Amino acid sequence: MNYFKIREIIEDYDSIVIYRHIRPDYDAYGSQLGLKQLLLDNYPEKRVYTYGLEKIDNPEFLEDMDNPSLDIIRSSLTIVLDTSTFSRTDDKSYAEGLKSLKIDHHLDSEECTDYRYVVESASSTSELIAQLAIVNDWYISSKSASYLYAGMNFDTRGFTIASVNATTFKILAVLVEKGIDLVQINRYINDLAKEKFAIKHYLATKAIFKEDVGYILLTREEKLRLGLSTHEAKDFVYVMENIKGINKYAFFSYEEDSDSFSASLRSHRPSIVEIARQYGGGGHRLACGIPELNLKQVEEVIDLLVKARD
Ligand SMILES: [Mn+2]
Repeated sequence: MNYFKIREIIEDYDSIVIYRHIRPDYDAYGSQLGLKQLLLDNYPEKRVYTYGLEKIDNPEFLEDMDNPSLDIIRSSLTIVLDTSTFSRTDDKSYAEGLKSLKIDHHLDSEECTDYRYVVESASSTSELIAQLAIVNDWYISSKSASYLYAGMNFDTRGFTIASVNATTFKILAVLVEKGIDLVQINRYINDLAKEKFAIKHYLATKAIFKEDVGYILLTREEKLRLGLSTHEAKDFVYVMENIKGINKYAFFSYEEDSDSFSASLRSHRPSIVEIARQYGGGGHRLACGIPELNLKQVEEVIDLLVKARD
């Protein structure tokens, strides 16, 4: 599979429905809305829809999903973006399409579509979509460039993580030339509501440090008191992002549904995804998660993080 082959597949269908993952972030939305706009601009005769039932925080920058009917899905090519597994697709109706195509950058991305293009080393799916447009010489409007930039920026923590490389910046140069408003988009991505700003600073006071590991454990009572959903709570893992001497960090959040803790794990250097996999989780080498842990397992994960070395 390559970018020319992806274009050929897309050109074979008059109707296309684009999906992404549950608990969507800006890479999921950015790649999805960016690809939709690219296809509308370059193939005006095609019908292009977005699908997804779950929502994102501060969506004012983003468009609502089209969520077409099952009849339309069944007569379309479906494209699933930024989604590692079948169970994480929002939603599974993509499998009803005439054919399905996945474009993704997660490790061990499942073979759950007819066609797949997975680049594990890519820093975001939005980067892959931008490259698809550049390689095929598609017209890139400032609207599609804005969505793709948002996705690239978000997944790379503002272009600061290890998977960012020269290609990322070459693509970025192309997008910036389209006249996107970097300052405004950065603010959409990063600005916190005032209530969340206060929560962020409260959580920072709860961080516990063990050698070069930092972690926060959000109990059932605190989560209720702070009025946080699991999705919102997990974003606060980044409270510990910039602490001298802290190389790995984790956020454990109580889950009502399973009466257990979910974990978000991050690392600046050594790979930690093996730890996540050991407990039924996964993701990227340096950013991964585990859905369900009991308290004893939480302690084990912390110990494994402490032991993780290059
Ligand atoms: Mn992504």
